[in-house]
Amino acid sequence: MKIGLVGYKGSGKSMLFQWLTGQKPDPAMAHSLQSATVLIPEPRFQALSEIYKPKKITYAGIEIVDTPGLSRDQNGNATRLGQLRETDALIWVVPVFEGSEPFKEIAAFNDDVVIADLEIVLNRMEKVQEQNKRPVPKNEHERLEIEYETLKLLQEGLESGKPIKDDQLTQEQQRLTRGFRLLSSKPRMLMINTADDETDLNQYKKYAESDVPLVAVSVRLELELESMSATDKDAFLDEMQLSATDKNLVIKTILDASGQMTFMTAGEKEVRTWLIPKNGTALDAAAAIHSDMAKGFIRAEVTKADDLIRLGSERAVKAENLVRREPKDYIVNDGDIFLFHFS
Ligand SMILES: Nc1nc2c(ncn2[C@@H]2O[C@H](COP(=O)(O)OP(=O)(O)O)[C@@H](O)[C@H]2O)c(=O)[nH]1
Ligand SMILES: [Mg+2]
Repeated sequence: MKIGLVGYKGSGKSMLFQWLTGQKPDPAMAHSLQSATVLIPEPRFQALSEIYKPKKITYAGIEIVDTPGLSRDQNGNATRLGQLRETDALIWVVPVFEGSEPFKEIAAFNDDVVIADLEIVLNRMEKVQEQNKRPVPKNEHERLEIEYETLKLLQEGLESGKPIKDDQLTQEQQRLTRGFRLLSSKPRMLMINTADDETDLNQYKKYAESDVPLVAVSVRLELELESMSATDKDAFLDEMQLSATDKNLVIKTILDASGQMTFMTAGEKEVRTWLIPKNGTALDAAAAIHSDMAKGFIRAEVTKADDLIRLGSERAVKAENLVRREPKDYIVNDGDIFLFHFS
């Protein structure tokens, strides 16, 4: 799971990368992509560790990718954005401090994304048309027609400023579009990078676009706070009448915005979280661990972590009939602990 930080130069991407991952990006590599992993916090692991005393605790992680800043004159941005095609979701960093022009920047970014995506779509349309002129088998001809129609839909969506979403497409069209890896169809989150002395984080809601989750953080302040001792930090926050941001909550929001969630497995060997797409099934969960588990899936045994923690042992949970047997199509819930039976 790769999540790209994207925005104009100086918007705070590299600082955000450092705050999230604990690693400082190398300024000498600022023209290319740099990535590091962020572990997804799981507060229930503390209690689960007391129950299982596992040899190992493993957290699922997401890869955060710092990217070269876009240019405000828009030159070369399509190429820079092209580097983000391989990511699964975007965190779009918008600065709101003195001297910044957030509304202008938000409009410019949307334009840049449309230009970058149109380039892909129009190129592909040209190729498809060329191929279709050649003598090709009938079913190939039909496939090219479908692709062309899909591309035309995407083009119209981009040009009207309303990029086509998956739910407006048939399954086959969705499969085709995924192959184009358009930036406008990736899950997106807005990260407002506020001034250090900002106290009213609610005012930033006005920058939100529909369906795009928004988080406001003073990234520079958070980095500064991390370099202080606990007592200095408390005194500083008190004096400035500020409060620190809950980084774990921000990471959870990022995970959620990227369309992913975690589930757990637990035993004496290992207590562990795994990633699956939100609303994934028991079969998806099995596949996340090993393809053999999905292939030979018989059933899943599901325990709610909260039940296990409350009752203190697997035996007690079983005695209360709280271990459920679930089929392939069971939809995974937050806090589910899975045990798979497979052949
Ligand atoms: N004026 C001002 N500058 C800030 C504030 N917060 C961050 N910055 C600056 O914004 C820049 C962000 O840098 P960086 O993370 O490298 O941005 P990137 O180009 O997106 O990677 C740094 O120069 C910070 O000092 C603020 O509240 N006010
Ligand atoms: Mg940078």
